[in-house]
Amino acid sequence: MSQNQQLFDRAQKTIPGGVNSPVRAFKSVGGTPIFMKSAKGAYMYDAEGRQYIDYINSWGPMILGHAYEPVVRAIQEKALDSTSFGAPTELEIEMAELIVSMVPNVDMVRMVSSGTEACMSAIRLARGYTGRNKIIKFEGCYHGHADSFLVKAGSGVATFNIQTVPGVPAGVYTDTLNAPYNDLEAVRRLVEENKGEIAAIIIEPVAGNMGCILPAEGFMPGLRELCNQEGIVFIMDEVMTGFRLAAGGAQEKLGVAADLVTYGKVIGGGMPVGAFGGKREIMQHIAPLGNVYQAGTLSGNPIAMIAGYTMLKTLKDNPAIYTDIDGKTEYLHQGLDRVLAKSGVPYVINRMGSMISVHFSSHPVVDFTAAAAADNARFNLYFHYMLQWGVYLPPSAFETWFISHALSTEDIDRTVAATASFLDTL
Ligand code: KE4
Repeated sequence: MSQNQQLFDRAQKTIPGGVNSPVRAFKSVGGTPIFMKSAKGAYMYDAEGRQYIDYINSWGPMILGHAYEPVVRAIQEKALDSTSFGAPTELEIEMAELIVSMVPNVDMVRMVSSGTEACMSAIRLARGYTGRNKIIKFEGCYHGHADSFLVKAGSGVATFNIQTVPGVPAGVYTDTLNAPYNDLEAVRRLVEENKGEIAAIIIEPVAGNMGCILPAEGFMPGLRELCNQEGIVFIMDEVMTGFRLAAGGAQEKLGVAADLVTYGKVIGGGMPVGAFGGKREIMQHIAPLGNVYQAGTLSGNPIAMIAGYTMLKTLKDNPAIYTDIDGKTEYLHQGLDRVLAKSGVPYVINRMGSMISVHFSSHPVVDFTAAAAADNARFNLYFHYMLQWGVYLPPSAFETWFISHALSTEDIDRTVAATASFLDTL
């Protein structure tokens, strides 16, 4: 029995499903999850010492590659002065000032410890600020596992096709409305049917939890306009896109302003960090300034802050990193396009910046319905074939791939060659 199988069998005795987050379980692609032991740069190494080219990058955080020296050193040094004070520190001010200096439309920011917390807090703030209860989200978008979001959500909820999540009260469902991604008319209808009751529209400005799906021309500006007209808080969930699509995230890349933005992943450099921020007029309602209560024992803890600060400062001071990761993603796109087109297999590749996904679909993949209608059984075969070649893709067709700065041209060429080899088996 393989070491991975032994570890998985052992893990399942004391951890539900043997994993601490469902998407890691390989449940939709089948097979035994790979237990990783170390990682460096573009590569991860499993319990059996096998090397993998990593296209998950911890689901986004490792934009500079694993074990990025300056981040590792900063954590090691900071840990010597205690890992948490539960009191304010200058470092938190420096982190907030750095974020405000990098992204548009954010006057104030509150640190939390996960993307879920960031999105959950932003929704509560929008409800407290507007006095309204309902929210509009989009089918296939994932904003973490807070009750309000587990209605037609993406990522693991879509991967496991969980239609209604037990434990989420009906009252929550009725306040969470869903529209298809890229369907502005459907949003307009929901707003009309719930006139004056919508606190917020929350969206992944480039969706990454049903594969990578791009906003259609005019979609994001249309939502912005609708929110202006109706006094709805426009929340961009930039947990994936923030500091990845550009230093200023999707707001900068797409040129559309949010009222509130949520962050995670990259801003922690691999440590548990999330944040939400926006206009002072709204953020000032957050306790202790206002009465919208939100708190966290480890929010802004020094280890997470120094990891995130080092990561963001590196990105701010080296804009060429964005040119590099975007260029590598385009190179990968061209290579995959070449071999897939030659094979005659129906496919769609969606890409923006350093987010990309391959769908075995004969139709454009513009929303969750289209992503779900793709030949995802073929994706599962592709996933395992690539794993044999030492290429570690996200274990679900409902996830985006993330490109890191550490990836080399040779790594990308190997990925394309493995894809060509897979296509030869069909
Ligand atoms: P976390 O609570 O997992 O830090 O962030 C939730 C979240 C919020 N918003 C977006 C756009 C996200 O993508 C996420 C988390 N993404 C998943 C990957 N699809 C995290 C991986 C996992 O669940 O283990």
